[in-house]
Amino acid sequence: MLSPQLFHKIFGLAVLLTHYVQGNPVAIPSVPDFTRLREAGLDEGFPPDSSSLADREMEDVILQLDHRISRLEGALRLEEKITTSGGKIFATNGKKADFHTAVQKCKEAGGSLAAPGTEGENTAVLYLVRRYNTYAYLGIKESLIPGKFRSLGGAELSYTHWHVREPSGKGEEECVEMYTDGTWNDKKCNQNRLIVCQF
Ligand code: MMA
Ligand code: CA
Repeated sequence: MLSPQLFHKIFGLAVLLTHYVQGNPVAIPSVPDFTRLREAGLDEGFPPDSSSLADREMEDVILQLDHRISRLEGALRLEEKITTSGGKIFATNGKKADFHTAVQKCKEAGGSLAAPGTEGENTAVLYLVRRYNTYAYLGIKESLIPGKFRSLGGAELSYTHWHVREPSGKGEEECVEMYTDGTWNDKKCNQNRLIVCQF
């Protein structure tokens, strides 16, 4: 049985992908409140109790959405615009920007600047870096302690892939770029680098 929450998640992703393909900024809708519907007796027997006609129709809609998402992913993969790893989608528009512009672009698209948290995710970002033969800024910044880097949300990094003798900037290079071998270098934030977002 597919819960309303799962339905909402899949539906939301379909809306997001559709808008992303169209190049529009997206806003994620909030979870609909099915509880109040049930209390008011207006939900026509929504889960968990039965497998009503409405449930089966909903499952069918979900299968159709899932199929649509798969086809959209296929199209974006074919264009070498996206890669995936462990549920994360990495996407590029193939354009370059300085760090702050890249952060902004990813936010406008409903995502955030790519911050690989595993070797698999690093490889997924690397694929795009190699495809466009351009270093990419990562969603990682130097903290107030020189040489100590954190995620943009301020979390400790559980994974790093520094190039030998990096980070070397000692407070003078607050951003991080990925080289075409997948290793990381701390770098000034005003360079033009490939925009890679995560969703
Ligand atoms: C540049 C710059 C640094 C990097 C070194 C590596 C000279 O500075 O990209 O961030 O650490 O090269 O040699
Ligand atoms: Ca450096």
